[in-house]
Amino acid sequence: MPITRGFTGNRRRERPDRLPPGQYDTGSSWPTLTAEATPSGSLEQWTERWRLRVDGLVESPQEWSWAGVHALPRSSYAGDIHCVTTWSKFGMTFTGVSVDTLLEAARPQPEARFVLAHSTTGYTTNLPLEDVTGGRAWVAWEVDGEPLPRGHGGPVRLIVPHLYFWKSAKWITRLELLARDQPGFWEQNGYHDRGDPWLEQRYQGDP
Ligand SMILES: Nc1nc2c(c(=O)[nH]1)N[C@H]1C(S)=C(S)[C@@H](COP(=O)(O)O)O[C@H]1N2
Ligand SMILES: [Mo]
Repeated sequence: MPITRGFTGNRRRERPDRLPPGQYDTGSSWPTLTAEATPSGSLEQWTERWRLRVDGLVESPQEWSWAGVHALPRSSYAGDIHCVTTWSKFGMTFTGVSVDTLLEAARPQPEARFVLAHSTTGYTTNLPLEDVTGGRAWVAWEVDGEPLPRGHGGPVRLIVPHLYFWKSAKWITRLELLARDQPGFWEQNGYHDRGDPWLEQRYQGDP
């Protein structure tokens, strides 16, 4: 029996392995989600003042300037992102530095098990240390080969793409290593402490 061609399944059917449960493909659009006021100031002013610190339970606290992070080995993520508000965006490329590189310099103490990411705005989000190591997290300043736009966290943001995107703090300035998990902004407001989209860990109390 001949197979009838011309039937076009939807993307979810074509790529059942790509979209986490309860998510839809946002296509070419990239929504902006910001709880606080977007930081102002020219790129020049911003990057002159900006520092990236890695401190807390580390052997050697670190601080990099804008030029300093750019002197570190570059690393990219190419893949998908997933927001808890149910959009996923496929095939993005973010470039910056791997969090592994930052932690190699700072050397976490044995008691360090969690990270609290801080933004210049006061936004925070908490992550288990193992979710920002092993090539799974970046401090990024480029998206698809262009400077990261201010609304999307530019000049520089955290990218932790295997977790819901609220973990990817925009305008990152500090990674604080902690012995105990300390809920960040959305986590204090009912969102999950880990936020794995494949396990649908949206809210506190989800598995
Ligand atoms: N500083 C800061 N970072 C943030 C947020 C925020 O409100 N402030 N929102 C988070 C949420 S909920 C999402 S989905 C993504 C949105 O990033 P985008 O606006 O670039 O899509 O940033 C995350 N990082
Ligand atoms: Mo989000």
